Amino acid sequence: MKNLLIFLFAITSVLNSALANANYGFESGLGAEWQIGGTTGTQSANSWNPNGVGVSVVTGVTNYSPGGGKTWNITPYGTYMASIQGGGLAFDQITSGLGLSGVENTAIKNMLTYQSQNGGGGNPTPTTGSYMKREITLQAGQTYTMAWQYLSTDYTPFNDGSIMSLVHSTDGNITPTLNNKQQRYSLLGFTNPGTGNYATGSYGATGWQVATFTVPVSGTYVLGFTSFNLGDTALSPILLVDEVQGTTALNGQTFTPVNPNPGSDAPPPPSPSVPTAVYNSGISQNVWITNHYPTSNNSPAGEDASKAFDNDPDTKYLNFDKKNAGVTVKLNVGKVITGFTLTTANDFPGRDPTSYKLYASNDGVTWTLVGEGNLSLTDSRKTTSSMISVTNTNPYVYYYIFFPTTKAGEGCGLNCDSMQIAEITFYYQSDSTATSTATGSGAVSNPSDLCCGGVSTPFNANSGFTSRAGVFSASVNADNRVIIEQIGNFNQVTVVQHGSRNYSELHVNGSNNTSTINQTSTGSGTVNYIEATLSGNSNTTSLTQTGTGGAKGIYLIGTNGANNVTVEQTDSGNHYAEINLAGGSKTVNLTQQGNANHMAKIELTGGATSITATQSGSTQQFYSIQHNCATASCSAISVTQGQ
Ligand SMILES: [Ca+2]
Ligand SMILES: [Ca+2]
Ligand SMILES: [Ca+2]
Repeated sequence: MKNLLIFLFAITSVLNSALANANYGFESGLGAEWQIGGTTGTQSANSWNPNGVGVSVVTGVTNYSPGGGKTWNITPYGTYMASIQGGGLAFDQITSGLGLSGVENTAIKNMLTYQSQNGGGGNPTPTTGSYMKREITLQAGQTYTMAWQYLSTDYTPFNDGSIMSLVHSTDGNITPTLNNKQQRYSLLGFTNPGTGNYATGSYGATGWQVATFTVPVSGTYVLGFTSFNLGDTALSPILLVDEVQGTTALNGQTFTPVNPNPGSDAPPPPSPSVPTAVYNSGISQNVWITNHYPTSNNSPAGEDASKAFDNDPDTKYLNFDKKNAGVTVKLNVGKVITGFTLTTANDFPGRDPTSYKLYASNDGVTWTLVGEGNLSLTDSRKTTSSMISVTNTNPYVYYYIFFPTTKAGEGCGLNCDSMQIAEITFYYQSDSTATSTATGSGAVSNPSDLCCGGVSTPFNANSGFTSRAGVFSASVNADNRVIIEQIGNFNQVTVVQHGSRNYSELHVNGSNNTSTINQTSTGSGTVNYIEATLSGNSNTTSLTQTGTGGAKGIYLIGTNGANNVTVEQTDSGNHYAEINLAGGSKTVNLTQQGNANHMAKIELTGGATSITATQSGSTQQFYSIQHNCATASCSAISVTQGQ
């Protein structure tokens, strides 16, 4: 159920939600709103038979072949639609159930006879079927729509048909306009040529059609739909109903809905839904990009992220981060993006992305993964890919796409120094009315992601653990306290602490230093705390905390490259490790073992990193790895968690 006037001046947020709540789209089943005449049953998408169960709510028509070499696939708008097929209720009971008069019943029969005798053929007498109806509140002067589709399981000359009705709830003298005719009913799909308002032929379908209706007086009306047999009671037709049209395929090809019969006043089928591109503002369109948030500004002048959305294959977005480079875009209005194309840039195929991840958000902070996969872009330059479809049914204002990998390997110079793309073009379906006017906070934080594979697990910052960590920071009165500052190169330091409270601070200001700290304590009240900073290169740092019970915390920050860090926390207790490293060629080995609670947070920037993280032996194991690889030589991250 869609209000056309509101649609035309679409300013509302998530337009369909209020209507969906009213259940014109059957996403809540038949609910309390829809009443049945005839029978109701359960119809599964892939087990359609020629006779039907009456009225049911279905997810689709899947690979149904009624005959004639025709195989139909029909999807609803959203997840569900209503199906009316069979049911055994006599036609006169159907028309009276819908609120139509005896005069109207006769008029319908006369019309069916007339159509039969003027080219339609077949037995014109309606026999049995079923119907559904509901009350609907309508405003005078507004145009409303419902989508429907008729699918014939019968063949000519054995006609079948379907009807829609709209009657005022109390006043039979009020006559609405239904499908352009001032009448309380409208013939919909029929099987025989020239019958009904839309004819399918044997085993045919109308495709999705959109019925329109207006009322002269605001008030409560009863909206009804029915399908029924003519002449016989076998091979019952299917009438599908939804608030907005879904899709139809015949023998694997998109099916173009049939036109209304010649001479009919009934409306033509809706325009086909077409993928509609989204570009930067300034290009004439209804939906455009208002902001770009690149993953980094590591781009040459004139090759920033906005160049991927300017509808110009001669301009490109290039990012020397190479791996995981991407961009978040913000739309002027949230739409359901259902796919995208990529256009290769002018030079160096090695810079083409070979995989992608697409996230969506309405606040720029909380993200939903809507698509990911490998890409196989052509080596031809300035060439646009076919549509890469994603699974998304919600309107979002923000879309974040990034490319974990690129074509080229290492050591190939300009061919593999960056990621580049001439165009990233997002598409929404032209008939999708769902919008979001969320504005976000203005600040966009792209979702963190593992650099090189593995599974990202959200970090559960347990407040109990962090408060224990706070205990460490108050450890100036610890039993054992060591503060070491190394200035210079090639120093070697080993610290061993045994006691109930061990505290070490290590500050390395130089290169090629080797530092080892071992803390051991036993007892539930013991604490081990290590705080380390590394501001040189090529330092090897090994931090170990052992002992039964108590709490263990290690906090390490390194600002230069090529540092090799090993952190080990074992035995029972609570283990907390935070490692923050910048620069290239880093190695992190983290081990948390024992009957303990493990939490590890690793944040890395720069390139060339190897991470091996193991958590085992405990019931609570949390880790968060944020890694932004600046070069291609980011090697695999290995994370192991287990009991
Ligand atoms: Ca629906
Ligand atoms: Ca039939
Ligand atoms: Ca461009």
